[in-house]
Amino acid sequence: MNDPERRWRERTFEAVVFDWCATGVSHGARAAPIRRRVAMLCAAGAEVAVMSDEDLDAVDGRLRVRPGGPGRLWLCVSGGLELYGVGEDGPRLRWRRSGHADRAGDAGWAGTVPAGEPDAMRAILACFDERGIGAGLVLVVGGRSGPAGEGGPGGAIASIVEARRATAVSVAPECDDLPPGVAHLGGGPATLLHLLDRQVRRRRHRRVPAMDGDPAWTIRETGTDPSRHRVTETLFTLGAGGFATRGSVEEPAHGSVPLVLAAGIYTGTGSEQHLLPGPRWTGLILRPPPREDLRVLDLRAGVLFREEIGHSPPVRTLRLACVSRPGVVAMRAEAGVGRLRAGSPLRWPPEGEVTEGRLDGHDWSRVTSGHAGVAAVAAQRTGRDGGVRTLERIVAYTADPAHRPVPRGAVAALEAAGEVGFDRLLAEQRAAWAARWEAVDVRIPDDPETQLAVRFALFHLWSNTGCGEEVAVGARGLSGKAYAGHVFWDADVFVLPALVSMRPATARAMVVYRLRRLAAARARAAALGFSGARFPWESATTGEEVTPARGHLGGEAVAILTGRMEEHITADIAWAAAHYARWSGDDGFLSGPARPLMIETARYWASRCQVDDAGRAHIGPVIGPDEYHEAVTDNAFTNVMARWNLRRAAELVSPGDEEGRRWRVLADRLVDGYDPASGGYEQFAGYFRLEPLTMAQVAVPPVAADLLLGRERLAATQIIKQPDVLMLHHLVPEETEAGSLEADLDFYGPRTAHGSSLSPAITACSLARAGRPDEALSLLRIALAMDLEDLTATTATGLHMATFGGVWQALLTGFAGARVRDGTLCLDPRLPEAWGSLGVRFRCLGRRVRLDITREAVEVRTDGALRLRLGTGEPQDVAGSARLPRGR
Ligand code: IFM
Repeated sequence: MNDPERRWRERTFEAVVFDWCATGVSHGARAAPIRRRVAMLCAAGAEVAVMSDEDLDAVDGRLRVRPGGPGRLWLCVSGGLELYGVGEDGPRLRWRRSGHADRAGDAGWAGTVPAGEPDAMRAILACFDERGIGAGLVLVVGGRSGPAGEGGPGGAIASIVEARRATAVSVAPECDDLPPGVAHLGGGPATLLHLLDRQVRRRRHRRVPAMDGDPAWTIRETGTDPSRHRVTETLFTLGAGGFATRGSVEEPAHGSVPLVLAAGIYTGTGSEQHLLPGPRWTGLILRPPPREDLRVLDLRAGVLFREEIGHSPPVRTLRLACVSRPGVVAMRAEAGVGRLRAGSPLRWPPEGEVTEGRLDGHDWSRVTSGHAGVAAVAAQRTGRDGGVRTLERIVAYTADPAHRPVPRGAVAALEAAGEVGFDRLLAEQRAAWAARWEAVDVRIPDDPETQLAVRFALFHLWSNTGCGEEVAVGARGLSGKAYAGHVFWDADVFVLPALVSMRPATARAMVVYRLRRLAAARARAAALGFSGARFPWESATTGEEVTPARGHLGGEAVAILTGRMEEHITADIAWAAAHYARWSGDDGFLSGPARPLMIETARYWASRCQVDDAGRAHIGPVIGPDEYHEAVTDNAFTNVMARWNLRRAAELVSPGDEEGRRWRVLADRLVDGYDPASGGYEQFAGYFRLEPLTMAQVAVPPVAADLLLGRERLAATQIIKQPDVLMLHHLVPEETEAGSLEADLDFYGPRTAHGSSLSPAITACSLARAGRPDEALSLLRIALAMDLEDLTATTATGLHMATFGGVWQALLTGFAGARVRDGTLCLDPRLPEAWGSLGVRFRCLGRRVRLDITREAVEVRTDGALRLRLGTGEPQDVAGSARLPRGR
């Protein structure tokens, strides 16, 4: 079988477009055969579109299909002038072509396309797109004889760029002069029925669906390099509803670390607390296993596809974590008969107490440790399609942080998913992801690589965070064991500001995670002799400090002081609560549920500051974000964040309140390290007197400078690990002196090793804000490569969630220049030379917002009234859309 033939024979298409004339119904053929197949495909979740020169009554009157979904039927009639969606209650007009004739388009093939069709085809593809179906999953069947230029869907498809990845065939008895890429099958209506039968049959036999290789949406890995193996399985983690599965291959593989993790489900005590792995569900017996394969993460659809290279029939698998059914995961697999065995659907994780059994005809397995546990219930079935063995597995997870989860709790979800069936689950999945991308996305036409990498970051921000009333986001999400799933400031200051623009309810739940651990933070402050609440640097189940006391650096045991000294986390958490409220427009949040957190954190700082004889307030010894310098005094970031915390809490008490008055006075007295001589901030007391070493004298960043120079030597220099002073420009610019951002960028930039994955994205954001978008783009690219290129050689143990959060902040707050002030969305875009335009979609102030930014203007679209301000212009109310010209 040659390649084009394999394309249409060996693929499951998610959408089919066919020419009405190919059915022969207008020339006397019976409509019942085509009706039956269209209805079956729609019921299985496929989209079907019919194109015809005849009018609606003529086509619909004979086809008479009333699909109940999930796949939809589209009738594009009157030569492409009108498009109707057909549901159970009949056709509804979706689109009508406006005025003037189309041109043949830009495909460069001879002939004139009849007027309506390219527009109509675009409209059809846009309908498919709404359901997450890209052109690569569309089969187009033309039926007209004569030169291709005589039109029909085959002609239309060849004439528009969007459709080039579709598979196009012609069933016309004769067809000369076909456009390139359109295969001639001939055979008329019988061939069309045969093609549709194949699609129905592939679904009935549970064949592995195809994936769309759209380069704008897919991350691909090929090859056999075992050292890349573990990185790939981290990158290909799939998650939804608070459960995630690493993208390990199905068979046992050298070095592979397959894991299923559930958000907030920890085991162990003290600093040993870590995420408890649940039963594994992706294992298969493949003999022999594939030697080489292509693996594709499809970000648009939220599926992971695998296809063996160099073997026929190849091993193929496709898996997904259902976005609309929390805890449900599903997989199909196929291989030549004799190579594939299902084995047990649930495999034991590496630790915990495992129990298993059968319930209502399903296998179940549960892992518990202490009170917490993760349970799964599974169903699987095998089949055969000629020489191909197929397997379908659906699993439902449930988890509980405080009780042993009951497997029965997942049976209903499993059975509901089983009833819907894999094909419809996949259709649901595509639609759910399409809805996400419709609301939150990035468009950079001049920089497709950056666009893809930003989408990858958004994908994992969605996939590696939980859902529910409280959400604990570990530094590596749910994608690996590093940092044991502990929650750092990464969650509050890096991930939350991204999520509030993507899924505000999750950002709120992240604050709730902290609120519910306020009692533990109070106890910690009291134990240390302070008032209020002090949050832990690393947090897990209980909210107690879980930072380990010792670790390793380059094989050497070292003391870890961050749990004792990295105190800024307390103000960071208060900032996160306020940021959530401001960005989402949840006005009552700070004065309501989050008030105790704001007040107690301020009380902590009030008792923590030491006022000297001159009346100046100090905080020390602490560690700032730059962890290369420990036990410092008056770290500018810590002090300014504490000042902000005191002032913000004072706004929440009544004006005459004595405690509030004391907070304000203390805030004014806090030393902030501003140095009028240089116009910037000194990172901590005495920093300017350290050896003025810069990275140009050491190594090219990003680099772990502590490994290179040794901790002691490094501490005596001005080299820093990550933005420290810059973080206060990023979080609380209103607390900084005018003009200091530029001075601090110039001073600290050359001294930053970017030894933390958190570093490049926030630097990019600050550079863009400072009007240096080209430098910002270089830093953004480093941040984007952090995991995709495993820049720090740590991706094998998990994704860097703070980097992803920082990347989205760099796009939104940096390049688009979006900030919320007093209920107004303020924009101040900065485009690098390499980008002619930037499109961002996000949520803000309860609205969905789209910005299309060029050097000339900002086009804004919202789904409701929004107060907006561009640059230093006047605020204006926008509802619907507006074009805001930019000054030069
Ligand atoms: O929170 C970070 C810290 O800023 C640098 N070291 C790693 C931690 C977890 O990502």
